[in-house]
Amino acid sequence: MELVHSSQDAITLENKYGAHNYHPLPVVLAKGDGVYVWDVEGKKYFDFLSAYSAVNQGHCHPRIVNALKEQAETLTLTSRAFYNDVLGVYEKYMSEYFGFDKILPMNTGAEAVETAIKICRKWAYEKKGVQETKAKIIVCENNFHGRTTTIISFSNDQDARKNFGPFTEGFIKIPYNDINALEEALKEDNVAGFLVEPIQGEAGVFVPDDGYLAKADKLCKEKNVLFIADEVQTGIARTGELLACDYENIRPDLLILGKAVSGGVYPVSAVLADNSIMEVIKPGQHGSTFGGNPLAAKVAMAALDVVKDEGLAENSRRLGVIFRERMNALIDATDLITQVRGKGLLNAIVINDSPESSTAWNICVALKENGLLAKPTHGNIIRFAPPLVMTEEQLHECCDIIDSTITQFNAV
Ligand code: IF1
Repeated sequence: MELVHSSQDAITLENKYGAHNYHPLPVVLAKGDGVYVWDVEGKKYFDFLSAYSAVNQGHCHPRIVNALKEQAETLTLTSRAFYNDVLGVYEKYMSEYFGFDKILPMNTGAEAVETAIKICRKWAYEKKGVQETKAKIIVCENNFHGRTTTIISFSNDQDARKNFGPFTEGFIKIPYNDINALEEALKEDNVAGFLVEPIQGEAGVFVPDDGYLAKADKLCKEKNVLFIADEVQTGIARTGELLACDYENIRPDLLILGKAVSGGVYPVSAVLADNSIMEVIKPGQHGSTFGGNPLAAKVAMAALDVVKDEGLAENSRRLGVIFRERMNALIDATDLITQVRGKGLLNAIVINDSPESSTAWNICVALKENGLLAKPTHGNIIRFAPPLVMTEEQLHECCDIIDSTITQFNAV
């Protein structure tokens, strides 16, 4: 195997042989442990992105890695053509952990979103009596649910959509955090479901008004429309509760999970629902080669044990309050940042410059130089999402880096 002797080597290889579907920050990571990552030259950084909230348990968590190792030496994949001795155990574990009758195991977040869309439509035709092929699912403007053709069909991000048509029909777009708009949309014929992120992550960590999700859930229940929560990014303790929906004590009809279900060790996603909904799926109607494989199952159970055993939701909630206090103090001291928003350890700051400016990017490059890795979401918004295993002392160290970087940046 060709070895990478410098960061530049790695960048050169990626530029030459890899599709240019990303524009990464100029840093090449070679090792991860807990809240830290190291680049090829051995420089240490705080990871303040957590692989977009997939590494909530910290990099290379020993309990999760050991689960992977043990199962990897035993049985990795059987496909669903046969049973195996892990899947049923995993399905029971997940059903009890999240409080739903059943799980449909998949691999990536987008696959789980697609799965939820298919289940919702099938339920509408076979249980609600919606006219076949006419089902509509309500979604929110500025949503991010993945990058498949159906999912980008209901995106309004031109970068995500342009020249990928023709698009999938059957979606009604409404403004996020607008309960009246939802009420209006629910008056339309053939509505099957409402697909929503409890906090809009990629859009820039937009937290809806208190009560929005509960009112939306209530309206959906009144109209016999499935409430579908995409907790791929907000789930698994990221926002200070196991699920962001827990803040409003709502139980979605379809729960979509991904990313940190596996602690970033292996691609694992899932859709959970009760029997009355999940029973619309019969043998041969949906699946995937790797969905629910023994390796994914063992890794996920270890990763979710860690969430509970290490009190990650409580830690996320407590440190999130401290983080936003620190950022608000910085906002008072500089005009370069105008706002901090978020819940738990899913936060973002808004940079006082146009979304078209490169200021947020340049701040992230400066943060990198000072030992902290983060990346802008859209334009002038920087997302901050460290692993949930961070200590208060480490969080203050990170805030000190952000403070000094912003202050120095101001001085330029
Ligand atoms: C990228 C961020 C984006 C998600 C929600 C489903 C998925 C995601 C709420 C799909 C994925 C990832 C994708 C990654 C960047 C990151 C992301 F918000 F987390 F930062 F893009 F919005 N639902 N989010 O956030 O899950 O198929 O990726 O496993 O595509 O660049 P996936």
